[in-house]
Amino acid sequence: MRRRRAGKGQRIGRAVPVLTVSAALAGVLGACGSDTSGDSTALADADAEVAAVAGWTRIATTASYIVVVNVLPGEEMFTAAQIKAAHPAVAELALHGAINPVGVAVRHVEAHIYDRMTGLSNPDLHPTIVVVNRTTGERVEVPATLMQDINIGVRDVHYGNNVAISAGSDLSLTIGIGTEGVTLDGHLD
Ligand SMILES: [Cu+2]
Repeated sequence: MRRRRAGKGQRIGRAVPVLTVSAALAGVLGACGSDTSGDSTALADADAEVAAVAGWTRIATTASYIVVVNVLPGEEMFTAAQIKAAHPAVAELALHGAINPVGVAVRHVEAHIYDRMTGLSNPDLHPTIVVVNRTTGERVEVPATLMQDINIGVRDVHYGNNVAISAGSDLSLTIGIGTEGVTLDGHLD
């Protein structure tokens, strides 16, 4: 997750009251709070424009976890070796799992998962992430690659990947963690 964050349409999810979210998340949420997107005019290259600005965040809890889900513009993901060779200024370090490329209409779907008792993230959860596009009927399994922002480091460790999601879609994201899971809804402009 980047610190520079497009927040159009961003709001806290309705799945849980905000007050139940641990104060430990304040830093995470603060990183997502800036909204610089403004009102986009309808441009011919609207798809690229939308992919650059649209995104949202939802929060939910399961019995054992606090789950913060972000749908963001596509983000470059690299292996440690690639980062060492190319020194990108902004990127996500893929720690374990597949790397999908960025591209037209590609979004970065990611889930930060925190233990409800400790507030800590866990790199060994192997969650499942599924996006159902309720507008098109498409179902996309998102490879839950373990990654972290190269600038934030291990505090940002989370799961997800780049996947194509067309603009103007109503989405349902389901995060499965062992026997637990949660589904979060949102609209992508
Ligand atoms: Cu990510």
